[in-house]
Amino acid sequence: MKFNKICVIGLGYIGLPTASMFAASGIKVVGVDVNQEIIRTLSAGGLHIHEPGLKTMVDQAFSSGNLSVSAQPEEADAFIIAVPTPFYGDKKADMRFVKSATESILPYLRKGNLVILESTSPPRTTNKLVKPILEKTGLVAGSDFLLCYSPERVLPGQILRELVENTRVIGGITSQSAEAGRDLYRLFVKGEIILTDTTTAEMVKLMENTCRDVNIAIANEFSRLADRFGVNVWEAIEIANLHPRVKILNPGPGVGGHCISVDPWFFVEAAPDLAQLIAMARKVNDEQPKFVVSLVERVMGTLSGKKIAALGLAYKPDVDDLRESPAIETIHLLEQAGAIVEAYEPYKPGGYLGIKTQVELDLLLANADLILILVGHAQFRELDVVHIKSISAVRTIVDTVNAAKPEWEYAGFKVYQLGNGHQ
Ligand code: SAJ
Repeated sequence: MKFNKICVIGLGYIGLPTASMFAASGIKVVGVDVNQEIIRTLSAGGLHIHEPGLKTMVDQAFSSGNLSVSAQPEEADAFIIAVPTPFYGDKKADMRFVKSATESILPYLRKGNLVILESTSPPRTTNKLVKPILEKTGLVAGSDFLLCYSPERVLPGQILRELVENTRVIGGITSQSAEAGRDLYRLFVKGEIILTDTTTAEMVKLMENTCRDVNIAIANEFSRLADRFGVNVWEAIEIANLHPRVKILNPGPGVGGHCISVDPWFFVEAAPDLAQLIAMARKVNDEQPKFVVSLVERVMGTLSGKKIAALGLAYKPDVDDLRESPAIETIHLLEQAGAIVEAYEPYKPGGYLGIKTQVELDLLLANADLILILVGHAQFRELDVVHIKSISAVRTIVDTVNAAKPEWEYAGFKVYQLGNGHQ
């Protein structure tokens, strides 16, 4: 199938790089987003996403004349839906964005078009939700128009490289649909392209992230066991991973982001009677901040009135994304226990709603009773220990991400690590 013009609906951290990649491949791309602020920012040459290399790619896409942005779709050869799929408070999938994005295509859908859902979705979404909406046009999926599901698997911070290099799975409602999807992505994907059916592709995406969540949960549970048995979990994991077929992930303060902490719930909602281990892993990870608080309480004696300098709010190292961040949950629990917490987040100097933040790290550390490392930002791994000792009386550190280098102990600080039962 040939493509001259496509619409990419949703200009978030996946939609915008994808739209720019297609524009760079030489086809016309209309980037669509209902958020007027995003349209305004992009039209003014700005960027609402922090991703290495993206600004250059978006600027080139615009200057080539191939990329344009709009609040609504236009007639095109293909439509890609890349909108968020969060969950409600009860952990049920919130499919409103997928529904409204699919509805927005109806006036422009024509015979021979290809529609692709990229958003991470519960199993059977393409067949049971997207297909019936599109068929309200009277066109029949698989014969009048082609329909696929193709998830992204890129790692925030490495999106542009992984969009090109990663293996891509494309699930078609028919094999002809999947083949058309391959024709489209082959415009920039250099990695292998695997064809299958829609529900298998949806399941593959959920399995990838759910497997990671379960593996992080076992690492977090090991941190609790090691703490109780007087073992340093970091040393134990390092030794266990020398086994040729063992790969234990890293414990931490919990699991954040809008993927790993969200996607497993789609399985639990779709089949609660079957997804028992998956649900338990989510519970373990969601409770990890409590385990951090119990360690801080043990170290500090009482939390009431204690001044804690929290390093990091992001959901993981070296990103500016705070969604579902366990660091934020941990801080809320510490405050509920009476501690006075102030945070420093280098990737979000403006801070975060409801959390006291300090943009000057020295000021934050100067009168703290405890330094709590919650995110393994490279900047925190390289802190100038001697300088900190000179500007602050704090000498106690709780490190939840194995980020404190040995120099801290050499300089006279006492470092308490999450999951280290020796301390
Ligand atoms: N985490 C740990 N211990 C670990 C690894 C991660 O506690 O050993 C925590 C992180 O700190 C973070 C959370 O888990 O809070 C998730 O981080 P991540 O790096 O595992 O995942 P994401 O959400 O940034 O990206 C994942 C990736 N999926 C997999 O690695 C299977 C990425 O490839 C996906 O494209 C992305 O989800 C997505 O958008 O689905």
